[in-house]
Amino acid sequence: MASSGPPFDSNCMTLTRFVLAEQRKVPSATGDLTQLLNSIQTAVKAVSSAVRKAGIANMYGIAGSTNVQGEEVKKLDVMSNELFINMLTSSFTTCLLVSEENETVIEVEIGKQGKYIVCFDPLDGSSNIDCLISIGSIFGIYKKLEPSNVAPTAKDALQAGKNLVAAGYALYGSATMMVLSIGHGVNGFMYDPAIGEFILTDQNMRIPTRGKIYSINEAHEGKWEPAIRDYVHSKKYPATGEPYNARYVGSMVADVHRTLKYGGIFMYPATTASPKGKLRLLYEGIPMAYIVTQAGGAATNGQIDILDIEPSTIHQRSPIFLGSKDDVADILICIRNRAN
Ligand code: P6P
Repeated sequence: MASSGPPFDSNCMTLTRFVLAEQRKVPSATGDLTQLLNSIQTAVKAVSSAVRKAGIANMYGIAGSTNVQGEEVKKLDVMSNELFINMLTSSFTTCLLVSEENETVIEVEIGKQGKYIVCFDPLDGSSNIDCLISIGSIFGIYKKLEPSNVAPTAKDALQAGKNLVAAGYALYGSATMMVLSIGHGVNGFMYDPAIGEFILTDQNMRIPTRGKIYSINEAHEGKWEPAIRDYVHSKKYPATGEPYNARYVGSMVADVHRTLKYGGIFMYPATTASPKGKLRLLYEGIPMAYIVTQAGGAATNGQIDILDIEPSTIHQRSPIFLGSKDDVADILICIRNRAN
């Protein structure tokens, strides 16, 4: 009797299984990171569900307030932020949280504290929500600098990306996908709503050494420094070979995920309007730089690696150039040529 319906893998590698197997490889592991990642997974599942029914549930539209960035806060932003905060604080594994939506660091109540700090953007690209363009969640996980019996301080929330324990993002696109690194490469997990699990579909993701796509908001060209204009021009009018393609969604998670999959470069440079660039270091630039670097790519602010920057404030911005190693090297040449 032929079986009906799509084949089902009775031994599929779920994100939960994957994280547990990774934990077993570390003799000193306590299981806290596993618990933390599972709480993030739950938040992402709930955000995914909310994003997909927002239109029906009348959750589009402005929540009537503005966030620390002075941007209109949409109902989904509010709900996503609450979901992440509640899932993280109830995991008993975190002591400090930094959210794009909260002006100050969130201190977890003493009785629920653990050793991890999580910096996150609960719903990045929210200006694209109402027109159904892909949006995402981004997170980076650090361990507290001092031993467990010492109260966390602001320094714990301002660590360089090279200290990251793990980082990842969720992309709410044509499907919902989580891309995660816990320090040994990058793996992608597609959400299967039929069983409510993330399934390993992209094992050991590697970014091509060079791509054929550049991604930048060209409407800002008049505000770029000359080196950026030199670089983009060189991609449109190459001395040899074919021009690159231009792709820009305007939603960081979508642009970075495409760059990770296909190669090329994603750029958000400083402009005369935003001298430090627009993207935030702690919960956008650093986690994405970690993922891309773990996949064999590169990420710079134009001077130094993003992962080497010592943050000074939790919402600080930074210029960001990330993607294929050779493409990032090319723009650094343009920047250095103009500096000399
Ligand atoms: P611009 C979305 O608002 C966001 O924060 C990122 O997701 C995205 O990469 C960037 O801003 C787009 O900014 O100035 O090109 O609209």
